[in-house]
Amino acid sequence: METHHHHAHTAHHHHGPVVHEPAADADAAYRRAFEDARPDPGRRVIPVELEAREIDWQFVPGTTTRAWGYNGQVPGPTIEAHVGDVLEIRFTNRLPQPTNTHWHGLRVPAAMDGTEMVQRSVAPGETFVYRFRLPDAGTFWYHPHSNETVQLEMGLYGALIVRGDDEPQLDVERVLVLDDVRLDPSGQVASFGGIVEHHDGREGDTRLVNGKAEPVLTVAAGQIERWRVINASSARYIRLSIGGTPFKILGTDGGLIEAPVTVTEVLLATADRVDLAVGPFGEGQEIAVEALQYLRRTIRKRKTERFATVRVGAAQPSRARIPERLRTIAPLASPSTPPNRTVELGVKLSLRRMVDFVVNRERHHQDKPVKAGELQVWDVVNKTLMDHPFHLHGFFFQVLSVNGEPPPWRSWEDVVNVPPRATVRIAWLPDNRPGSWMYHCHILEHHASGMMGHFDVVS
Ligand SMILES: [Cu+2]
Repeated sequence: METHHHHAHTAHHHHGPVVHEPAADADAAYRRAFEDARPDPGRRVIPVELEAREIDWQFVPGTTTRAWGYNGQVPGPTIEAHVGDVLEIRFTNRLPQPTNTHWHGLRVPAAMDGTEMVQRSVAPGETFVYRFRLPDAGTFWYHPHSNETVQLEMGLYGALIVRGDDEPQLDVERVLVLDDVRLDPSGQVASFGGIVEHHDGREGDTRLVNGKAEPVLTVAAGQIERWRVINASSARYIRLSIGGTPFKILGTDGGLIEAPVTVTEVLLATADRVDLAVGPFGEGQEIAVEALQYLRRTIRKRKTERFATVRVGAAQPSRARIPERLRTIAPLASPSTPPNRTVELGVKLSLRRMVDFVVNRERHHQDKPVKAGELQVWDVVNKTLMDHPFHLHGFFFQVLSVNGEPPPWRSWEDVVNVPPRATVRIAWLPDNRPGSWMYHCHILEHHASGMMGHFDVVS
């Protein structure tokens, strides 16, 4: 069997679909990861059955759409667990094409990352078992890492919630998975492709919360809710506003931040998550949950658009208690720490597509290895005129600076927006999980075009 290095090298000379193969030692690494996944004392192994298949789904009430879902629904079932638990997920593919399952944001062994680099695709009719321990509390999600532009748009994604021992106490918890879907006049998912979609990424005019178009959320007056919000859309940036009322940010991609931050809006690039404390509201209020206009230099512009409506019902007593300190996050490096690597997000002229989206001037860039235990300080440089959400698999990073300015608070992230012509400096510490990893733009069409890099973590 050829090595993945060889494939990655040949990949960008092809002009057809890029096909990667897992490394020759993938089966041994998988078996080792499977056996090493043990729950912490007092914690458990949680079995999950997950099946991807075609379904009839009503994104819009009264309109039946042929969609793809996990366990017959969009989003798939919310997987809930506690830090130190082990998930054992028996995944079966009933789709008409190969797929796999990526555990977005989870610090799993490389062999369980669910990409085409670390496992063979799960063919139609096949089952693949993922098994890994959950080291971190937070709001995560799962989705295919194969033909993503189609498979996610068709409805394949779901939330994965991991709770810690010391969670803030709120009255109600909701998981809100935001997405948009492009439906044709007959109510079916519109055909894929075209220059605008390739450039902008695919956006749809049907805005979904938990698989339903613009639902009503009923909230009790006087209560404060925890909203775990996930942006599962292919390309849409969501500048989230709750009727302009203030709310608190409690956490981001990699769990709680150090202290709640009060804002009136928050930007979720694709694949981003935030945990919010929302409310209290007064009885009878009706509030629009909207994405405010965000211009990311696309060909098609969007206005402010509604995702849901909050309707405030009768008052209920509140037991919410949000501490002033949520946790401590030790800084990995100072904002002035010089970078040891530059990742350049760019475009390159293409005969087929006008432009390809690239990293360090090549499609599907093969980057240098990273040594476990050695601090990584990377400059992610956006040479283009569009925003790109940079996603690192399997490891959290801290944002040290954006164009030299430190961010307003410290956090753990696996996605960061890189604005046009901007430099975002990140720091991360690779722990000893050797194997093939990747980073990429999470606008799915840009990723598919080649805006990604492969690298190994070596012991
Ligand atoms: Cu991009």
